[in-house]
Amino acid sequence: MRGARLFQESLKQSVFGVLSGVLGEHWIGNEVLHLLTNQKNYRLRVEMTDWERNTAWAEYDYFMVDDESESYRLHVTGFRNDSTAGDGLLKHNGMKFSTWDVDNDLAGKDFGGSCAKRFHGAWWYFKCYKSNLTGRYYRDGRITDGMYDGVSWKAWRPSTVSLKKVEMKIMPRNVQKVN
Ligand SMILES: [Ca+2]
Repeated sequence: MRGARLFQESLKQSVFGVLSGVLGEHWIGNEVLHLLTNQKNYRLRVEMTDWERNTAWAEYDYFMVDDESESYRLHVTGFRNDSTAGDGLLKHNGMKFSTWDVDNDLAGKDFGGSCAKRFHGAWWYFKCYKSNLTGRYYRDGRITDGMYDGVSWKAWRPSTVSLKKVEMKIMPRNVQKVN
């Protein structure tokens, strides 16, 4: 997921990479994500790579996104404890999606009131994030001092470091796991 391409998208157009192992580098909107994840029970797998080519993953047994009337609220449960990346989403569970122009986060005065603006992403922010996968894309992974606005999964790498590549993959729960 290339965060830099995403951070200024508005709510309805916010894009999201899923099923990338199947479809190649693909981006879909939150509306499509909602429709998809409401058809069946889906599992989520997040795969990430840093700039030293280390890889890690996190899996959740249940992943669903509400519709627009609920601001694409996130439902994610069933974190797999053996995930090598650690958990970066459970604290986002139940949060609505926020963008630079639609603020649904829990930040009042903190962070200027908008996590999306402060951290240059579009995400299910609370106050503010454990993961920021649509954050600003830094070519060498080194985030500008004090910004913490990169592509981040804090359980794996500190928010001073931006990840090189992140993919979010969803799969129906009745499909056999590969790994
Ligand atoms: Ca706010």
